[in-house]
Amino acid sequence: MQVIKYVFQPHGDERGQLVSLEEFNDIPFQIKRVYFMYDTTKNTVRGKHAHKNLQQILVCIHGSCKILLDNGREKKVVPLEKPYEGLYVANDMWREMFDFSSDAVLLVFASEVYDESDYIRDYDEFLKFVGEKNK
Ligand code: T46
Repeated sequence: MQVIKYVFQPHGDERGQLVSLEEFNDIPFQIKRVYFMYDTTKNTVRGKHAHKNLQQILVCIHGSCKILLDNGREKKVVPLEKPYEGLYVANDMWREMFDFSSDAVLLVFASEVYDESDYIRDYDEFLKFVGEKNK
């Protein structure tokens, strides 16, 4: 499984750091939505789904967390602990977010607006989805 992690360019000077992200430039798609999660409770596992048609970039801009990526054949755990690192998550990747530090803020850039019908929340349905796609 290929894990695509972007390392963004921080513009640092004696005042601190600034990271700027532009669609099609730093983010490889048009950004139609941005959301973030924080105050995640201890031992929480979020996600547990895939998407039919949504690309995302996940950036843990404060604290740390881990992302499990599962393409139906292989699983990988990717730590996110730097505010200048972005993890690309394709639609057809089952994802789980866990091991959040108490101060974690996970920011997400999404290629589509929110659409509940785009979610695949059943793991067997996901396996069918990727199996059919890979035929
Ligand atoms: C994903 C991972 C990385 C909205 O109303 N609008 C939104 O844009 C989103 C993302 C969520 N919601 C509502 C739907 C639920 O009532 O917020 C609540 C929590 O959403 P959810 O349980 O889907 O959150 P996560 O953390 O499990 O998953 C989210 C995204 O939904 C998902 O697309 O890939 O983060």
